[in-house]
Amino acid sequence: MKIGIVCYPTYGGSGVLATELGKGLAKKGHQVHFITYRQPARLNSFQQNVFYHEVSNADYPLFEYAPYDTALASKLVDVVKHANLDILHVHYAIPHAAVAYMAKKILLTEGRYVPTITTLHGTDITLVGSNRAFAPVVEFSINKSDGVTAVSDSLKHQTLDFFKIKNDIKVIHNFIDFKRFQRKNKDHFKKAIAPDGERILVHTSNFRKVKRIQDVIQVFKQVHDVMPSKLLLIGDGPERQSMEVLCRELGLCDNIRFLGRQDAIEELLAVSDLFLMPSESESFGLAALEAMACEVPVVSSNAGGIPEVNIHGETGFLADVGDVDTMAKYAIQILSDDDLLSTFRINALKKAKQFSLDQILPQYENYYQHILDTCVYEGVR
Ligand code: GMT
Repeated sequence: MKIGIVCYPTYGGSGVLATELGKGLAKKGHQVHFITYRQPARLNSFQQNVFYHEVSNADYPLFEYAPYDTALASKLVDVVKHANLDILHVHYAIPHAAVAYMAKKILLTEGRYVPTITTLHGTDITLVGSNRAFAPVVEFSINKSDGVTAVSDSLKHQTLDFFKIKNDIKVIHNFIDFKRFQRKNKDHFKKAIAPDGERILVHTSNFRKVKRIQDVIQVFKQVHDVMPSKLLLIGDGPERQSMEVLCRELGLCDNIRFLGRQDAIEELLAVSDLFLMPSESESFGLAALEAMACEVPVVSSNAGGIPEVNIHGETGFLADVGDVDTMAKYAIQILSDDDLLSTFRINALKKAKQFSLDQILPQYENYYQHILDTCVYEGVR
């Protein structure tokens, strides 16, 4: 198949997942065309069957906001025609689903029909999409997609609750590539981070409010009060500065390291004992899955789709959003009991295997084929 993938090229979960999906499809012999405004973060080396088309936005003094949607739609029309794409798969509804619909309508005027699939990732529904400023377009463009997928059962149900959706939503969970994410021996890192054998807690995210990083720090404080420990904070974003201030106020600067964006996250996960994810809202929790693949148990909130990944009492523990005392209690329970920690490590890996690339990728391939076989639009196939 010739597949167009539209995504955000940043470090956000939707862009990471879209890029890994495209690379996986290309390895299986599909021709994959990424269409976005910057080289996706994880598309950092040459790969057979992978193409990248950059959308350049017109800069004109009249525009206070450059019209990216228009530039993207024009690029989609161009790439569909000239690369002869079979299908367009857009990740994150805003604005991609609406733009794909516009490109589809333009192509129809030339008698060319390209089916579009929209994958809902989370905040495109739960935070941004449900905002009145976007909701009518989000609802309309989901209904105009030929196929719709969501990354968890929870997100599917939230979408059906928020919007009047006429088409089926197929749940295809996030996935993990075990060739990359596995616990390798990185003892030299461990010694550098925790020279006296301290427990290592870790959190990775894009440091947005929804991640509740203040809870990560408050949980860590309670852990640190009772056992020698270190916290690694990986990623960057709007909350970073205020979180650095919080660390100073709590007198924890020597034990919390802000590592910024890291490409080889798996190497840091490989030396970690516990992953913290106290998110306010989380459609799936790809970062938690990455940790579990590296045999790191998770203490998390029970928001959204997290309970589909982190199983309470097996792979870690869940608590209500904002309940840092309970999260800290669970973290201490795991970290102070070697046997429990090693059982949870084994369980985390076992659960993560349910979401391996090998299991999930064929679900996307089958879904593409199903849409190609069944969609008919205004009499044009
Ligand atoms: O907020 C993020 O973490 C980024 C966001 C995105 O859309 O880029 O991630 C969402 O998509 C991921 C991949 O499907 C999911 O694993 C995350 O749970 C989801 N984030 C939220 O729902 C907050």
